[in-house]
Parts: sequence; C-alpha cells; structure tokens
Amino acid sequence: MITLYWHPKTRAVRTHWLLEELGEDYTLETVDLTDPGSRADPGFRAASPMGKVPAISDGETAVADSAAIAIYLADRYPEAGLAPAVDDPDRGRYLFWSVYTPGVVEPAMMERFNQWEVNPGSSGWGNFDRMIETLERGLDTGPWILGDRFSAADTLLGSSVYFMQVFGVLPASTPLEGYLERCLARPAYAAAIAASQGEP
Ligand SMILES: N[C@@H](CCC(=O)N[C@@H](CS)C(=O)NCC(=O)O)C(=O)O
Repeated sequence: MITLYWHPKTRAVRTHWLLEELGEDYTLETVDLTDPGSRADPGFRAASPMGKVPAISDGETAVADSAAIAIYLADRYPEAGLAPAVDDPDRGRYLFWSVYTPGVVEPAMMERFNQWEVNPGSSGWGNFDRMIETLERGLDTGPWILGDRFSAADTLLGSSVYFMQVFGVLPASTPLEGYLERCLARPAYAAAIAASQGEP
C-alpha cells in the first residue's frame, strides 16, 4: 500500500492527482506542517529527508520530492501507462519535462515573485520568460506535453501552471490556459484539488 504524506494547499496535490490517475490503492497521511509533533512522525521523517511534503512510502521504498515521486510511481506501476518505457523514443522528452518543474519552473517562479534580476545564460533555469516560452513551445502539438499521450509529466507541469495562475504570475497565454483547462477537466485532478482545499 502506498502512503502519501500530505498537507492541504501544498505541492502534495500533484502527487495526489497522480495517485488518482494511477489507480493503485493508497492512503493519505496528513502531516500538519504547523505542528512539530506531526512533523516528527517517524514514517514521515524516514520518507522525507527535508521534512517537506509530498513524500511517499511504498513497502520498503521511500521517495520525497514531487518529481522524483512521479518518476518512481509511473515506472513502478507501468500498467497505468503514465511513462514511456526506457527504450521508447519519447523517454528522453518525458524525463526532460518531468524535471522541468523542480529544475526550471519553480526557481523561475521565485525569480518572478521576488523580482530577482538574473543572467539567463548562467542561471540554470534561464529566466521566467524563457521558461514560459519553452513550455508554450513544448505544448505546440498538444494536447499533452508528449502530444496525444497523457503522462506523469503532465501532473507536474499542469499543477505548476495551476500554481502560477493561483499566485497571479501566469502571463496571458492561450497555450498554457488551454492546457490548464484540459488538466482541470481530468476527474483525478479535480478530486485532488477538492481534497486540497480542506484543513488538516
Ligand atoms: N521540491 C519539493 C518542494 C516541496 C516543498 O517545498 N513543500 C512545502 C509545501 S508546498 C513544504 O513541505 N514546506 C514545509 C517546510 O519546508 O518546512 C517538491 O516538489 O516536492
């Protein structure tokens, strides 16, 4: 049984969405991030070296960070068809877009929130505008980041676009707004967002 260490209104919503798409049994274990006692839970500490959500345990395996979790779950449960196999030509693009959220989108969002001046040639994420343009181009052929095929990478990117909208930094962008609409229309994402609105 998979356990998701979760807190409402956090990045754990991504993993919850993915678990709903996956169709495997899971339980949500709420970690109240405001309560040191809850954070000290040994299962959570073992699963999350930084004490952050999301993290999961799955039998003997523990994984933290939403992108690492997505890659792990989609590979571990291939019946759901959420990741191209290692010898599939789409595998490279899938990996690129799966790590685009933690490696590029999230630091670029911090740049925009905090109005950092960055040199796009030396910052690993380029800059916010380059991040948006690259994502828009990636979705050119759509409807998903791998074209017709929905994958675990879409749970990372789609939730990132949602967060950008919620935090008011999503520029007017027809491709990204259309993508977000398609993501939100998926019952699995709607269920995860509905759960995420509650209190711990
Ligand atoms: N890169 C991590 C970021 C996780 C993260 O920052 N989670 C926040 C909630 S959205 C958290 O647990 N914050 C509590 C803390 O840092 O103590 C991921 O994508 O999973």
